Amino acid sequence: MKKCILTLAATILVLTAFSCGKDDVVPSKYQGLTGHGSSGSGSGSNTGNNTGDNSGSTDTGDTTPVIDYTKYALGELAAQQGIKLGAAFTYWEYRNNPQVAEILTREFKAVTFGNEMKHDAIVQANGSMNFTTADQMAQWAKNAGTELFGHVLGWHSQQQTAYLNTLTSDPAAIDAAFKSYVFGMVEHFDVYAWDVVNETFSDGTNGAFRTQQTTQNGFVWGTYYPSTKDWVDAAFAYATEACAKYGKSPVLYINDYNLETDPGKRQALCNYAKNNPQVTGVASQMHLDIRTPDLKGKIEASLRDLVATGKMVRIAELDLKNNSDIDQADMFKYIFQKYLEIVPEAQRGGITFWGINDKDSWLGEDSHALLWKGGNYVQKESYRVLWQYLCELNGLNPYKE
Ligand code: 9MR
Repeated sequence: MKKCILTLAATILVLTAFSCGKDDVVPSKYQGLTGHGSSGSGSGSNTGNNTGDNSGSTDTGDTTPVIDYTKYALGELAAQQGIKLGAAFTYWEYRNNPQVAEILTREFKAVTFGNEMKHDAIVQANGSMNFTTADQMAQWAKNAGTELFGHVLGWHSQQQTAYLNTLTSDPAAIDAAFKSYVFGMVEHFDVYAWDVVNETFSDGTNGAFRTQQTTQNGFVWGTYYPSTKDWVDAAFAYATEACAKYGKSPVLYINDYNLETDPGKRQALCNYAKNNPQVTGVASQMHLDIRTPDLKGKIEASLRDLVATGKMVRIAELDLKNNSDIDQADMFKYIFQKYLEIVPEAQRGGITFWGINDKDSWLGEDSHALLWKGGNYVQKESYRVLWQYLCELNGLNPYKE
């Protein structure tokens, strides 16, 4: 029953979106247009491709237009609007589900490693660096033709505390360890941008810097500097120096969560970015919850403040807790619309989803947070609505030909 309602809803959506009468097989404005052969489009693979339980309409031989979601890849459609579309994935997901590599290759232009570039994944208990797993993933990304985002140089979580805790009696040793980590990472990985500092502001404090006292997650680098701001300054200085030394020019981001719901934190992040020329990008994670009152208004206000810094603006870890595929699709479409409306093309750092499939989301499957679901990687309504929206913006014919 639920399936029937969804099928009907999707059909209505499709018909309204393209103002197409039932008798038009393909609206005349699209006749003669063909797909642009984006990566994997029309590959015939049914993994996550057109396997939705409400994929527009079924090919029953009648004249109802059928949207062909295999014609274009989402990342290609977004790229035509100046949005670099990315997704995070973990080694675990990649090893256990062949669909992950297929979907990333086909649908996205950039990838972020969920965990494998973090301090505790790279730095060993004796302080040495081990790049084996991250290198395997980076090699895969290179072969797949996707760009790599660097996550993350400075954070307060997932640290190699077995090593760092041996240094805490000497702030100079902590600083040296941080510097050599930043230089080692920048030298080793070829990325288009780095999260230089993540989550450096504490929650609900009107934008105070995080300290050991305001986190429960573990090691806070700033504790061992005269102030946390000094550590953030050091992070950007080291990243900038290392990029110059190794001839690299990634965008250098300051990134945080709850920027939409905590205006004090947002202001602090924007002010910091405006005052430090070494910060070349500002990012909002956007781990969102549909129940947040006036979420749309908050997203818009946040994007406007981020753009006003004059830096690159990135949505870094998009996901949305929700209980309705339709609500999720509506909110994701709104985010893309606002991003395109508010962020000038020259400032668009891209949009990255924090994962692919609900079942592997850090929020748990019941949060329904992402674009695919289930063991068969079924495309959700959100995927289809974003796809149709971008297709329409690009003036492309969405229909099966
Ligand atoms: O997705 C990551 C999850 O697998 C880890 O268990 C978790 C541990 O802290 O980190 C998750 O990623 C976080 C990201 O690195 C920084 N922003 C918040 C993300 C979700 O917790």
